[in-house]
Amino acid sequence: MRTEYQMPDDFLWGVAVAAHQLEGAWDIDGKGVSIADVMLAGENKKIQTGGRRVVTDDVLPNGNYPNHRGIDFYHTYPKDFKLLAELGIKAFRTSIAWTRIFPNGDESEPNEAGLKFYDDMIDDMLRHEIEPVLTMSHFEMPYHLVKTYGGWRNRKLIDFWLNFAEVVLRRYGDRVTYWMTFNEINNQMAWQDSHPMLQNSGLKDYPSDQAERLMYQASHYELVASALTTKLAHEINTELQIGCMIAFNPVYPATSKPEDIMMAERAMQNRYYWGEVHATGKYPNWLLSYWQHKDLAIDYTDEDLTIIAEYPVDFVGFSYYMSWTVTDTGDEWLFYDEEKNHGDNPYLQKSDWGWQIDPVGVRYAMNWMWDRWHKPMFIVENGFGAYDQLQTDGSVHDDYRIAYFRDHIKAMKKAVVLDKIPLIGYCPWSGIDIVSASTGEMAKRYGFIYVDLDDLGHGTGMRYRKDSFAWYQQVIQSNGAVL
Ligand code: BGP
Repeated sequence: MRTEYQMPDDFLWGVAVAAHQLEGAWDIDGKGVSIADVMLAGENKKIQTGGRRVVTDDVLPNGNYPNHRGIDFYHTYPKDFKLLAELGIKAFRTSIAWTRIFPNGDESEPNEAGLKFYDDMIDDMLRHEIEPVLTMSHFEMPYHLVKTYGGWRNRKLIDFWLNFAEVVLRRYGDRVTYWMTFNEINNQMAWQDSHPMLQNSGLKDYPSDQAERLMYQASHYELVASALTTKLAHEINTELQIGCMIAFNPVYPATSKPEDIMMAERAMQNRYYWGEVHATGKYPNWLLSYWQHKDLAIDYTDEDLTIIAEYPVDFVGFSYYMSWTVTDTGDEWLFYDEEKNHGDNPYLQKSDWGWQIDPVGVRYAMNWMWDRWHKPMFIVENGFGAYDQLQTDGSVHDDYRIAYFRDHIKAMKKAVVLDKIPLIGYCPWSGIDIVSASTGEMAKRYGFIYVDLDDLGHGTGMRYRKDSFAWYQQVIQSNGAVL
């Protein structure tokens, strides 16, 4: 008989990472330059509440550390998978670097060396009985597509994307069931012109009053590309499960004032419409009305809307790190503006980077999405960035990380066991220390495994088990019963 809080037997306990944050080998075996390779690192250290990194005009002359090296996973993955197998993970979420497969993005033939790399990596995971979970684009794309076509502001990108999607789905679809199209597709809203996907859209070449239009335009083409990917995947193999990936930070009203509550609700609708479109196949009425009201002249055709309606995702993948709090701005459209409306929540503590720690929010998030979208969910990121200290005996005492995960897993279990929300798995970010996406540092660490490298890529690169390693190991072994 099941005890009250027991998780399903086939639940995928895992970890999650992204290619450009750990592989390194940025110019090896025919790989092209990606948008992530030209982002400045280290200039904006200790950034609070989200990231503000800058895209340079070209590859940095002296190497971009530690991004260009990551943790050298390109060469170390067999050893790392041994350690991760010891941790006991059942799933490993990573991404495919588009530029390993199509270095420029507009070629007709893929790069075999890049394809082979992921073949070998996937086979190695399977040898350890680890289920691969793949994101097709995690904050990166060929830089050539940005320079030559203007990135996702150009409809042509849909075709380039589909060439890439078809190649990888055909190549790996026999071994990989779970796929996601664009990582945190909705973060374009929060980060505005500093978000990689928007810079992918060539946004920085535009006056700021065009920023909003281009953000919605680029997003629309990505949503069409995503729906066509689901169509294609199911034609290739009906078993394949295609998901979207949404960054989900619940937005709470600062008070019980009705205007604050409306503001919080609209902020949620606004930030998560990408999930709505992916899951229900429809744009919300308020958004179409907003485009009209603002005269945004978004290019969308009836055919686009039919595609979106016919091919919704199979599941909703999401990342969960924190919640936000808002107060009314008096704006009729109640649009969420991170700078203007962001308030501290007096009931919550923060990480060293100002991210509010809110375990209850994960249960709230799951209920909010399930009641609207009715799709199985997959928590594909959740974690605590911290300055860890490696002791001389090789230990790392990260009790703060254990506390974070314990509380979040408890809340997740309530959503699954009590609220009966179907959840495929849970992949904490990042299992092993990797380069931070927002700051480009190594110092903001998330792993259960410590990697001895600093922000300049200096260090032995050796791996050490943190205290959280043994803790997560017993969580997995007990299927979440022992926390
Ligand atoms: C998410 C990204 C990840 C990851 C994580 C932690 O937004 O999908 O790539 O990096 O956040 O963020 P950071 O590395 O900036 O601390």
